[in-house]
Amino acid sequence: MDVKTFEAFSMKDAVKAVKKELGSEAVILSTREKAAPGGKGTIYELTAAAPGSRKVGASGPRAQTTSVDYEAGLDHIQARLSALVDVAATRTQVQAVEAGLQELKLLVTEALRNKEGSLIHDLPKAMLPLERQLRLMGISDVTVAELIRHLRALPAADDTDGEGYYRDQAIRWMMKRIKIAPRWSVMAGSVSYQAIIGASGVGKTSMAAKLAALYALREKHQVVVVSLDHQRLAAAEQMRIFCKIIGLPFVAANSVDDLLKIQELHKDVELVLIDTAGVSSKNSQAIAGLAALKEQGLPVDFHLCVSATAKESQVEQEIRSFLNLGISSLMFSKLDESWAFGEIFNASRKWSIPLSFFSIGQQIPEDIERSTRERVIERIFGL
Ligand SMILES: Nc1nc2c(ncn2[C@@H]2O[C@H](COP(=O)(O)OP(=O)(O)O)[C@@H](O)[C@H]2O)c(=O)[nH]1
Ligand SMILES: [Mg+2]
Repeated sequence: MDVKTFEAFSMKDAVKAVKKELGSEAVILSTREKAAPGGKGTIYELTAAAPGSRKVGASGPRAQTTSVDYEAGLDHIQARLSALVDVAATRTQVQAVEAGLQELKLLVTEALRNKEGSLIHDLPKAMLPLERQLRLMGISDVTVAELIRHLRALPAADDTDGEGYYRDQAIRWMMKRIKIAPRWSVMAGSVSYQAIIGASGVGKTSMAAKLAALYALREKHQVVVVSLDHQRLAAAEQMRIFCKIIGLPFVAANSVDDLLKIQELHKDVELVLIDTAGVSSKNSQAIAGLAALKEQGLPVDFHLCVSATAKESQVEQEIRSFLNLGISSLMFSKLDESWAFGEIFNASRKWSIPLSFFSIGQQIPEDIERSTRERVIERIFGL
């Protein structure tokens, strides 16, 4: 078998080199990423083989596979690989930073643990695993301190299952402090306007598409999907195609008037789902544009979509900058890529904004779930 290794500064170029040298029927056997010499960027290494050199392929039924099939297959693999590499790069970097921070936090905690008079000095042994778990999940120091104060005030655990006792008590305490948003009141005879707002790339459009499918297909409501994302044509186009596939009306709106007209055009509409353009938390003009929707008489609720993979400080900043709009709920996306679920609890509690939906993967429409107290707790405690 003619196996060769190719290197390039992008996956696309590496695949191009493979095709050029081994032909369009080449088969990619493995991929690898490594740091470029001197630490400047990343090198993508592909190991590939020319299928003509494979004995089985030449004589078996596979020999009938046309080059068009191979081409299509290769393009598919290339697209999948590029996507994987993109995700892997950012995820690894973020996780490395997060892991470093986590380590620092644990060091500080250790120091506090040994400091006379600190709240966690001399913590009963049965509380230690609980305290560690909460810190590992990124539950804020304020919350951990409050919870420990509460647990310390309880009648002491008996010796048999102290750890279980404190965990159950902690779960009860936390359950009471998780706010879940009421369900949208979507019904015949009235129109509910729900807009998804947030920074670029957090997962607003994916969330809107999943919600459209949930309300229209599963819950059988009359849904109209609106894109207010007129900055990026491709963004609205993506939604238009999705709506066409699932048979929903789609409107690319530019103004409040366009939104108010929807009722005239679609008499039986019950839910207008609005996907908005990504707004940087520093762009006060764009935020004012969203506020104008309400000021001009549209009874719209704003739901802030934030990524569960974002740093705590970033989530803070995003919430802060949209606060004046009145945020009806927080929607967390990318739970499948996150492991510090405490952030969901912290953000909702600190700002007293209820949780509504979680996006748990890239698959549209299935990767969505309604937020529940139980699911938040299960994730934090790894149940
Ligand atoms: N892993 C994962 N990826 C997601 C999730 N939600 C969205 N994404 C991805 O994040 C990227 C940006 O999503 P998009 O909906 O376009 O974000 P928008 O810019 O806020 O509209 C896309 O590649 C999505 O597939 C999720 O829950 N999990
Ligand atoms: Mg979008």
